[in-house]
Amino acid sequence: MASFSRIGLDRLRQGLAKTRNAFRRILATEDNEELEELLLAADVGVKASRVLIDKAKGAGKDRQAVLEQEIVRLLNGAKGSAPLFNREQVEARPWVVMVVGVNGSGKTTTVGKLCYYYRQQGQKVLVAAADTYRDAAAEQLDIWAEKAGVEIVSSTKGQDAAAVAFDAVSKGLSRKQDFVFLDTAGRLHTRQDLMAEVEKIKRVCGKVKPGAPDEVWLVLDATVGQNGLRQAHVFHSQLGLTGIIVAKLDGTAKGGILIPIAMELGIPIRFIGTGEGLEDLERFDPNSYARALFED
Ligand SMILES: Nc1nc2c(ncn2[C@@H]2O[C@H](COP(=O)(O)OP(=O)(O)OP(=O)(O)O)[C@@H](O)[C@H]2O)c(=O)[nH]1
Ligand SMILES: [Mg+2]
Repeated sequence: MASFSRIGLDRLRQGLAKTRNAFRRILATEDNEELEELLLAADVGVKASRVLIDKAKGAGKDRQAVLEQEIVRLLNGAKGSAPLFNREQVEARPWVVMVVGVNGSGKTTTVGKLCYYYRQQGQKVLVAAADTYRDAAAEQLDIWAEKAGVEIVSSTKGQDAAAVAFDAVSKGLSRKQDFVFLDTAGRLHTRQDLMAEVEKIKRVCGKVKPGAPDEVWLVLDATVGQNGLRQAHVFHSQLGLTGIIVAKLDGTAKGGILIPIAMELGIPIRFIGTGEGLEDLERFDPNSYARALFED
């Protein structure tokens, strides 16, 4: 289990404050219909809600402990707490992480936070602006790179995003970086042309460093609820996701969405985003998450 700092725990609890209101009401009701309504409103989804209601029924006074335990089981069963990186990482630097997702899900912000997170751990980090669609995308990432204290491979609007990725991975190799993070443009999972473009970025990385990108992480916006599951299915089938980051948990009462994400996709949740600041990113830990759903 990942170790959790006191500050991390506080931030997680703050981030889940809105969701916690619903989960605390779950502890108080004996009415099955209300129980279901509350779970569905928190975006726990139909399947997981059924499992939790069954458990809650026979739990008596221990309801919180029983539900926490069951939530952890659901998350772990689906690799919710898989270790972040495997041993190959040490031998295969730089570890190339491509970050993808629909428009506005929180990719650039998350990439900025990830750069900071790994810099704080003493890693050498390079970040690349492989979003060449949106105006000022590179400038936005530039600000994050400066805040995080990492070097950036910048780009201009309209440039070939795959070429930017090629440059970044090459630089990462020649400068012996530990990580290369690729921020990509927002794309609707239903747009085949845009999905083909991100597949090309992925292929090109592998030409510079065999096996790269080593990770493909999808950033999901927690506030979109069940639609996030559909996005994840499509991104996964096209790109083979190795991790999910759920951003904007602080802005929603639908923080239960992590449970069906872990259950139905079988892709580990790597981090959660709990705010707009540099430090508002936490390693996902099922035990801490389950506890924070119920306790202040
Ligand atoms: N409250 C909150 N806001 C967040 C979080 N992550 C991102 N945001 C906000 O979400 C908005 C969009 O964030 P971006 O990082 O630009 O999203 P993006 O996916 O890069 O957007 P595109 O590149 O346009 O697709 C910004 O206003 C961010 O501040 C989070 O964890 N919590
Ligand atoms: Mg962006």
